[in-house]
Amino acid sequence: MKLYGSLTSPYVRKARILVREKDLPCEFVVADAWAADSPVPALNPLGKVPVLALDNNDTLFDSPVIVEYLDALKAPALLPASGETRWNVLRWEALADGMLDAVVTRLLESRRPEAQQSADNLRRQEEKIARSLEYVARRLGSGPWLVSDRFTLADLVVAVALEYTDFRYPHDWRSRHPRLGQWLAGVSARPSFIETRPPGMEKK
Ligand SMILES: N[C@@H](CCC(=O)N[C@@H](CS)C(=O)NCC(=O)O)C(=O)O
Repeated sequence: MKLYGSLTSPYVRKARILVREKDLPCEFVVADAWAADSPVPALNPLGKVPVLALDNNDTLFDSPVIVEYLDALKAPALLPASGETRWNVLRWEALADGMLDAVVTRLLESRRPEAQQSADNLRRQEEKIARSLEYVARRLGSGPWLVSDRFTLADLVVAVALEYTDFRYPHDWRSRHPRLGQWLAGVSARPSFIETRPPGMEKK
């Protein structure tokens, strides 16, 4: 198996962390989806990373599908197979992916020439991020994990989204949500997070 993606993409990082957590035999191939000679459009018609190239020569995308596939290869499951805990984890993944979408959309908008930027779009994305931070902070218990009594895909994806927010939309959310900041420090100290930290992303 080969995982194609960039070093900075948080969607790719979700899969890279899972590969490291479960010690799976999967080669990481650095590929830039935006480059003119990118191999990505031939692997995924959407032209996006991550893409997982399977041993049968077919490919899988996007990140929720890839992490579910990789997780199913080896126990213990980070995504519970059934029941309420499964839906709880999937809800966290949807929230985290939506946060990433908002941070990416805001970043791309902010990189447009200033005269062409939409203040309304920037504000809408920032509101989504603020509401998501509130949502996580409100539901976070006193323990180290979001769902059940162990590290799951929920912790993985939410921590990736929070670290990516710090990376691409740095602002002081910690003074409003100090417990969330402490929780993130705990998860992001895991070797899988340290080893996949994008170049230029500082440890908070
Ligand atoms: N929903 C997708 C999002 C993937 C995505 O947007 N990846 C970005 C990199 S961060 C990309 O490849 N963008 C290239 C493009 O949009 O053309 C997933 O979860 O995999």
